[in-house]
Amino acid sequence: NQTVFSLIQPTGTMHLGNYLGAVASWAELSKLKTDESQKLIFGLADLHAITTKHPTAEDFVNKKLDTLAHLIAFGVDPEKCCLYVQSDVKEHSELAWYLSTITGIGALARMTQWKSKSQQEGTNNKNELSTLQSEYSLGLFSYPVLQAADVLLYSPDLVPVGEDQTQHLELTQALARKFNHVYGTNVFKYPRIMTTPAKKIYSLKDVTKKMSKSDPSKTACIYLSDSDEEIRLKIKKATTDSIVGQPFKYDPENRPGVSNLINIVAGIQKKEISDVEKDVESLTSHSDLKKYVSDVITEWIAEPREKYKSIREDTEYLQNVALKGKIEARKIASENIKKIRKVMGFK
Ligand code: AQP
Repeated sequence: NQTVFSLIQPTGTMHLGNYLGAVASWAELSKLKTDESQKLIFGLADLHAITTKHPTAEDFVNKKLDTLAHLIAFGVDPEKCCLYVQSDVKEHSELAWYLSTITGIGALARMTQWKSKSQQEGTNNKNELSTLQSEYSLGLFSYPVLQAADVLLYSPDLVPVGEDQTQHLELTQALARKFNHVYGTNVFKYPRIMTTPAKKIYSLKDVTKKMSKSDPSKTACIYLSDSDEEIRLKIKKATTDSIVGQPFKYDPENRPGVSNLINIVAGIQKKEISDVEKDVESLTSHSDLKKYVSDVITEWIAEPREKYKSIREDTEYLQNVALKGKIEARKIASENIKKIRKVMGFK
């Protein structure tokens, strides 16, 4: 028996980084699932989604439907998985509180996502930084505690996430150990982190940053709903390098932009990096490489993008998927929280 668990924030349109870093493996697992011995639990982390921005209720509801439709269109099969919305299961918030009482503030302050989301670029002055951080919400600071609660509530064996989430998952493992130790129990399993071969997709404009929904530069990110023209334009404008006369190689240190493109192709085609290098070895100019990459993305995306459009129109279907997920998730969460409450001395 194996349980796999992971969530995505409905903060905006899903992008290639979300897909290649995490959702591709959710889809693959759901495709390979043949019997009930494996439980696949995926969903929308809407409680996390309000830690930086507060969309209007209408916008938020639409974003959740968009994300759900994208997950299904890109291969996460609701017949084989539990697909649910985090806020439909109250136990997430309850367990987050219990875990917050054993989480050190220092550990949270060391989280790189907290640092990057709470530090304004260009600010190096330490006093200025702490003033800025104090303006950010407690929710953003304690984001990893809620994430740990999400995971531990379902006792998963595997958590497929992008490489950017490994630090949070390590904290989850540490909190599970600490809780078990404090209460002399083995109520929490220690989940394993599963990353895809693509691991991390970088911004097309600034290869020191990950591709992110909240990136203000609209050409930095390929959204799963982009048209072919938008994809071609974004790839054309992608930052690469000025090295000429050499074959295109995966060399993140010296050729980060080119390596990001090669990694994207390898992720989409499910190929080894070395095979993609061979495929592009006859290309001589950066514009030829970019055309090649655009062709690969546009060919691959056409079918799921169309599927997305028709699924997204069927709100009733999406609501039913979420309802089925809510019932399944609540069942597991309510059984597990009972065990947790018992070892803590709550009724
Ligand atoms: N660039 C990326 N490369 C690989 N994996 C990525 N993921 C996100 N960006 C990349 C993975 O996608 C899953 C869902 O991410 P999320 O929406 O829950 O949160 P995030 O990591 O904060 O994603 P974004 O796009 O950067 O969202 P915003 O801008 O709203 O914060 C996770 O498994 C993540 O690792």
